[in-house]
Amino acid sequence: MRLDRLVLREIRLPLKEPFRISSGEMRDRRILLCELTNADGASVWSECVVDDLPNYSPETLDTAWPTIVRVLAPRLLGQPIAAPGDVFARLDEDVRGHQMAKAALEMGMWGLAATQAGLPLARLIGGTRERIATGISLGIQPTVERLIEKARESVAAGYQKVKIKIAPGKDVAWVRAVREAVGPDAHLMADANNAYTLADADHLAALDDLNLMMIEQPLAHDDLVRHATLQRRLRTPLCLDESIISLDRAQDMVTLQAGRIINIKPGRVGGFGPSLAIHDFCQAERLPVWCGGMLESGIGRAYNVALASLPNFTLPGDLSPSARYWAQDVVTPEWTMDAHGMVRVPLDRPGIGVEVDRARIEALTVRTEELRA
Ligand code: OSB
Ligand code: MG
Repeated sequence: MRLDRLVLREIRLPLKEPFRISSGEMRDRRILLCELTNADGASVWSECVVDDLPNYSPETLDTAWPTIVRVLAPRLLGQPIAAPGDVFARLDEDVRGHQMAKAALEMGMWGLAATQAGLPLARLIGGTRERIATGISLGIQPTVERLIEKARESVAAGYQKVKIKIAPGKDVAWVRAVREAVGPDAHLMADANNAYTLADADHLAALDDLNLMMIEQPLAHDDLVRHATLQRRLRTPLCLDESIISLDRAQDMVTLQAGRIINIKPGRVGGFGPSLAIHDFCQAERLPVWCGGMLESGIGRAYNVALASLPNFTLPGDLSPSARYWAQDVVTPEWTMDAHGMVRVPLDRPGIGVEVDRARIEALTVRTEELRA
């Protein structure tokens, strides 16, 4: 493969409703898209999962853009690349951090390889599932009544897991109220996005009675040691999200027993190469993984769906259908979910499996930059 052209684009895509987590709120998403074209003219789109503010990871759209232009893209443009599995090492050498910027190009190269080979992306990476079990991530609601209503609707819509965003003051009592409303068998979990400290351990231990599948990232984004202390206090498995930015951190989690489940977001770890390595490592360690989401457009979602088709993605992913986020997505067909909470992997189409609606993207674009070999 040889990347000949890269176009960066910023689009604005308003969420149907604001999404609030303990560390911030997202409304009108600023989305960074890349269009990659190789020497044979094959092209594909990819998405950089940064947002406007550094409240989830240190990266933002305004750090990723120049990092891609000045640092990362020159390492690929015009250079022969034997296989997409080689791309991450090339982008990562002597470049600290910037995982989401790396991932946008790295995943695009996997997408390009699949397109060029006429293979569905899921097949190229060794995916085995035809359908992905899907969960919903419910943002922090203004009232507990509204949260209960949303959780009920989600279970009725078929979602196989309901993730409740929690923060101090909107946690144990709220999750208990949802548990009582949806019954003992519904698959529930909580995600704190770093809202707590070890001083809250006794309070969080009250969640142990609510039969949650897991509690996601209660403590600081970069703190494995205290998560290990907390895990010793809880029966409920901890799942790490923000903390797992590489295979090394996944290995550290296991060594320290800082958690028992990993939410893999390919953007957070630098792309598909590191995602595959973490997947394989967790499988060998008998730890389940699932695919997290970053409120992606239909383009980023295509990559997540392909990744989640790997065998050790045994828990439902945050892969809601397009209509949950957007009045209109940027791909056709839009992503849908059936009444059993399953999203179909597009195994009948090569590449990322959806058509990108270029006219719609043009209409949403606020800036572009084109780079050539
Ligand atoms: O912590 O998983 C998270 C969205 C933005 C930032 C962080 C998170 C999330 C979600 C959304 O939970 C999941 C989705 O894309 O539906
Ligand atoms: Mg999370």
